[in-house]
Parts: sequence; structure tokens; C-alpha cells
Amino acid sequence: MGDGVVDDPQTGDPLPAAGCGDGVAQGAEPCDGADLRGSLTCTAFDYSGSEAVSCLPTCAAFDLSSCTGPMPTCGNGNAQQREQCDGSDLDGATCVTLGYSSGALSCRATCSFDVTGCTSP
Ligand SMILES: [Ca+2]
Ligand SMILES: [Ca+2]
Repeated sequence: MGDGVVDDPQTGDPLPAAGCGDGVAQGAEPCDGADLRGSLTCTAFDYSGSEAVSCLPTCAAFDLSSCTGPMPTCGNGNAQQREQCDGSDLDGATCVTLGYSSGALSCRATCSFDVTGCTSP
């Protein structure tokens, strides 16, 4: 107490500082490593396949690259509902907004972000 470190109210032990890569989704992070704020599968994002969802290394968005099966509205060029993107419509996202330093963000045929063109921080 009083040392500027947030203590766990249950145990009194210092909590790890918030940040990406500590494996705990805090603050604005939708996910961090294996912490997805719950057990999520692709069906939660309207895919028909029930593969497991993972997290981008930047903690800025879910990694839906493993998701298969059509989304009801994927392919019409308009990112809507649970689609991260659709065709050339990236819904305003860029590599930078996803936590990368630069690069060209693209969209998979399955309407999830393709960050392979992004440069890591
Ligand atoms: Ca974190
Ligand atoms: Ca769409």
C-alpha cells in the first residue's frame, strides 16, 4: 500500500501493470494473449465455423484468421455487424489503429483483418 502499485484486493499482492503482453486483458484491451475476456469461438462473431478465436499480438483486436464458414453478410463490400472488414471496406481501421507502426492492412475473404502486411511496433 502507498507504494504506487495497485494491490490485488483479494490477496494484497501487487497486480501486474496494465499493458499488452502480460496475458491479462485490462482497460481498452479486448484481449491479451490467451485472455479473451471469456471463452470465445468464431460463432460469437457470426461465423458458421466454431474454431477458437485468438488475439492479435498488439492486443488491439481479436485475431479471426482461423475462422471459417460464411458470415451472413460477408462479401458485399460493406463492413457491418460483426465483420472486421469486407473487401476494401476496412471500417476505418489501419495497421496503426491496430497497434502496429506502419504497413498496409488488408481484409481476408472471410471478412477478418489480415495484418500480414503490417509492421510490428
Ligand atoms: Ca494486458
Ligand atoms: Ca458485409
